[in-house]
Amino acid sequence: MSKYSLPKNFLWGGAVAANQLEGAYKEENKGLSVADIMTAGANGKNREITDGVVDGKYYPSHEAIDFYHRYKEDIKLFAEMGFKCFRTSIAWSRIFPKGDEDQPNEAGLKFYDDLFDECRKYGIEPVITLSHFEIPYHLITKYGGWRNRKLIDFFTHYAEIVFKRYRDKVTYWMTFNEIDNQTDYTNQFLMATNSGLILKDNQADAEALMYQAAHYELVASALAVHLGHRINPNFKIGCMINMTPIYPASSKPVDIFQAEKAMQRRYWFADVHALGKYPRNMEAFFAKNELRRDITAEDRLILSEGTVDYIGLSYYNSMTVAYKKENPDFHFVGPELVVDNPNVEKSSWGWPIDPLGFRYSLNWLADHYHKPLMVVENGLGAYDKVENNGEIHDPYRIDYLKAHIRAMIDAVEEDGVEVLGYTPWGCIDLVSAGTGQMSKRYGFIYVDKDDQGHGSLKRIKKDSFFWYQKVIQSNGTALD
Ligand code: P53
Repeated sequence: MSKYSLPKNFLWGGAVAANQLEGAYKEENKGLSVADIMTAGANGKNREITDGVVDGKYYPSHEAIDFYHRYKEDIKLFAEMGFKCFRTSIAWSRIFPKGDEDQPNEAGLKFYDDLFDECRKYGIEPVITLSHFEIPYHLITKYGGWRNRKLIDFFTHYAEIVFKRYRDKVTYWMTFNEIDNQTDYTNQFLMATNSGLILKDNQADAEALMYQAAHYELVASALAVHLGHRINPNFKIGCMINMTPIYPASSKPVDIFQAEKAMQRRYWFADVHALGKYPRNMEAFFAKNELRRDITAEDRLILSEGTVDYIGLSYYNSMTVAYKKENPDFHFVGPELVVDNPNVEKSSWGWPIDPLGFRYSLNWLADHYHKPLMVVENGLGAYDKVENNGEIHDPYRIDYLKAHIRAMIDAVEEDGVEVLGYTPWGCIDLVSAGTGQMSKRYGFIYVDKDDQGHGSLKRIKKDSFFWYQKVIQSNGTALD
């Protein structure tokens, strides 16, 4: 077999996150996490972040799809599809209910022991994120979330406990899910999920808070990488970047340069994780604008010594930006510069569908960082319909995944990119992070539950279940 083809042990699987599927939000001493105070929104309607849990409001994470009690049944279905790996996250607040304790919660640790054993029973490799849009709520109310340097100690203590406990059960780890999402610091949801920053109406200092919080997270991540390698030298510890390549709206030089600045403003997170230092463009930006106020010489040393083993990425879509004359210094935050790209189709939620953008992304990351990549999220959120006979026909999902897998294989075979695995998002229907809906479905397995929280929670295999089973069986050669 050529070096430039998918290896035999390629990690095909699926991905989920604790707060979007486990439910059991208070069980066995679990503390509240930031996800537990977010209500359900809808397409175009933001989720509300409440002051603690408010009576009478609906919080989709509280029960989610009840994976906490049904994981055996669900993992059996993953095994039936032929999964080689399963990406999930540990709910930090199951291990440390408040986040600042010395001693972990044994019942929480035990749950993940059982879960990882159940995966291993079928030869499924767990791929584990330490913080997937997850922080104990107490760390927000008492310390202000990641704006506080103390969080570095709480996080590394948590990392040490789980690294030691699962030393022989887990090899693949990631630190912070989609750490670069907070680039758009005007989006309260992204600030809260990434960094536990809840700003109320006071957005004035949001940009500086975001850069400071992100810096502490990056230091904590580097410390965790360093620590993990000492606990088990075989650990593979990655970062997790939401890769949304940013295209220029036209061939006008101002549009091209605006897209370049937008890429810099988003992907410096990957530079720090993979190269161990801030890129010069960000150092210049910070020197000019007082935005990252606290960085020590020791921090810089830690960053340089804790570079990741691989780059985990999610890819859903590309984004297109245009220069605006009101923004002559090419500053980039997010939506204010985004324009419609007439050359790509859109999902029902308005997300562009761009498989070649995926191949472009894999090339871009490989060229910049020279590290192996792992695709830990990709997929299409869509409405599904259960037919009268109980079947679910989802050719749109198959089409999306087929085109993206083909693009990934092209990147490997034609462009020489090294990819370790592919875990499509939401391999079983779960709560949408962005909207809190159940009806935005990604799964190969349908879960009977609606946006108001009603349903039997019954699992049903969709057509895509049988399609993906064949994809895995053929190691990506039987896509049609
Ligand atoms: P949902 C924003 C932009 C790109 C990816 O997203 C994002 C988000 C947050 O909504 O999240 C990732 O559920 C994330 C998952 C999430 C998935 O993409 O909004 O890592 O937790 O569910 C899909 O459709």
